[in-house]
Amino acid sequence: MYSPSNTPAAPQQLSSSTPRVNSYTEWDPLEEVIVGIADDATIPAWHVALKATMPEKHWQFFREHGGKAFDPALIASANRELDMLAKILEAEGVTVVRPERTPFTKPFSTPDWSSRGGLYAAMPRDIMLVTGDEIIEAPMPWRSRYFEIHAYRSLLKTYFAAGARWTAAPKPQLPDHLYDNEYEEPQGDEPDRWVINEFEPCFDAADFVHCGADIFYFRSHTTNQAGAAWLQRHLGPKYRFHEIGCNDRHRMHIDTTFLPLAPGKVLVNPDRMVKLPPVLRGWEALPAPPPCTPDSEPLYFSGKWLSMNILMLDEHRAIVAAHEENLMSALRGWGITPIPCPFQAFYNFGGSIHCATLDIRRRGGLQSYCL
Ligand code: ABU
Repeated sequence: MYSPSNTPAAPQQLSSSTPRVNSYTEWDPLEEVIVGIADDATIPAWHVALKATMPEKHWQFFREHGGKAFDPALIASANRELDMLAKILEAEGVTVVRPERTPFTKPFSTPDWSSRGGLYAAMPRDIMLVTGDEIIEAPMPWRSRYFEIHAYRSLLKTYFAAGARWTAAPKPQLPDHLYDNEYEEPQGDEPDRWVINEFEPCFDAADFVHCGADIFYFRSHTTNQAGAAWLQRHLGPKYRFHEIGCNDRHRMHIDTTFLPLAPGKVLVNPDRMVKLPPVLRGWEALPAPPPCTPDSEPLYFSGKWLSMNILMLDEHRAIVAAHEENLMSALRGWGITPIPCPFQAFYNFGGSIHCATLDIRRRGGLQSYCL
């Protein structure tokens, strides 16, 4: 049975001066969060965008089963873990809200293309970006995710009614010519090649992380420069954007490569991170230790570096997948108390605790932590 950690106590109720939606960092004290659900998780229909990012050993699985529901036993295991995460958060005084069940196995179309189904409402971090009191819907380039936001609409309306700003980035058209339909992974010293071009702004929200007035992102197979430019122009001069270098050819979602944990501390992927951006001079780069996921997990969407995908309750405490013993031990050495939560089954959907959550309210305001 989980019992709440005792250092330091999280707030038990909404701090009166904090707006209902308020988040500027990865580490200010967490007060409200969305936790995803695995119900109705659907195998995404095969598309070249998956070829660029998904493990090659599973391409045939997507080709054969795209549009069908995931194994109900796997969904049930992931849901048990998500419910445990929600309980842990609530025991720490955090308000937890959940998306609505949505029929993702239903095929859909636009005037230009059709998809055999959707994906899931398991990863709120991918689809919405919370910056201050604003929630921004991301213009994601995977066709299977085009209507995923519907699972969050009633939450969005609730936050809007409570005073939040609610914005959708320009809805992309996702025509065939957005994609490099001949995409092949570059080899050796060949330069990076991207499966989406600059036809229109696209991004996944999980390609961005906040450090107060500084926002870090990378160009990836889900975020193009036009997408990053749209976001930068939209957020305006209060924020500085920094593109980070990374040597992962399957690049998608920054939070398994670079994750700020506290002022002056950033967790980095030792296999992927090239060097810290100059604005982080003086910060400690903490290399994530080897992941602990056994080879028996299929990991349909990712590699094992989901180990790094942790959620800070505040700058001293992190919720970590319970089987990641190496990371928990490293965190203790860095002065951060890990709070374990079983999450190994959930990994098979392509994320861990950071992906499965979205910070809605953290106590604290806009500050600068970088040079
Ligand atoms: N949420 C996508 C994780 C990608 C990866 O690092 O394998």
